[in-house]
Amino acid sequence: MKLHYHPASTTSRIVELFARDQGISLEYQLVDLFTGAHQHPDFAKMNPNRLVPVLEDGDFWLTESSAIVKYIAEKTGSPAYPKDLQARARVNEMMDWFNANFYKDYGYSLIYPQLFPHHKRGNDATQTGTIEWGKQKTQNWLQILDEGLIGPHKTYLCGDTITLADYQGAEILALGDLIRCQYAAYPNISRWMHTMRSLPSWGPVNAAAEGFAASLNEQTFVAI
Ligand SMILES: N[C@@H](CCC(=O)N[C@@H](CS)C(=O)NCC(=O)O)C(=O)O
Repeated sequence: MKLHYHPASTTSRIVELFARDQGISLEYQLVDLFTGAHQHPDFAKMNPNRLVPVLEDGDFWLTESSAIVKYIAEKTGSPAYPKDLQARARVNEMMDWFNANFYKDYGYSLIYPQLFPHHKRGNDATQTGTIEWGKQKTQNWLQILDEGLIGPHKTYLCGDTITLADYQGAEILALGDLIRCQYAAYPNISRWMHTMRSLPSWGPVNAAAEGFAASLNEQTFVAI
């Protein structure tokens, strides 16, 4: 299986962190977002959205990081995607929560409009309002994640063992490193993120993103 990816892409790193941590071998094909390789018509044939990641498995192509990790996990029999119906439903529930609730406000309202020109809103009032909305909604989601979804006893999001939801959720949360978000007010999130950042694969998978964060050190952001 070949992963078309970029190391600075959050959604690519979800797949890479899962694969490397679970010892699943993938071929990695760089799509250089910074030179616009994803805008090339050949890439659009694989993914009309012109986004990474894309998984290639023979003549089968798959987009959407959440679907990709589930496909790889199923194909390789990874314990990170439990076979038990209800245990698997909990993993799906948590992954949908991150994508549909948290990432929408945290990534697309708070963080991306401050970082990328093509996410910036058309005028100052809309830009400021979007970021403020994203910050308020994110704080609400973080409190729910901290107290309601993780709580004081769980090592991982769905219990005592690591699942696909942890790889996805931790990489999405780490996106906040770019604008220097702090999670000290959320002790259970801090504990879980410390566990995730301690995975042997975390450093190599996140090195490019850490370099990107360092390059933004001089800029001022609205953050958590
Ligand atoms: N929902 C998609 C989102 C994919 C996505 O937004 N990829 C970003 C990188 S994290 C991208 O390719 N951005 C290029 C662009 O915006 O031009 C997934 O989970 O795979």
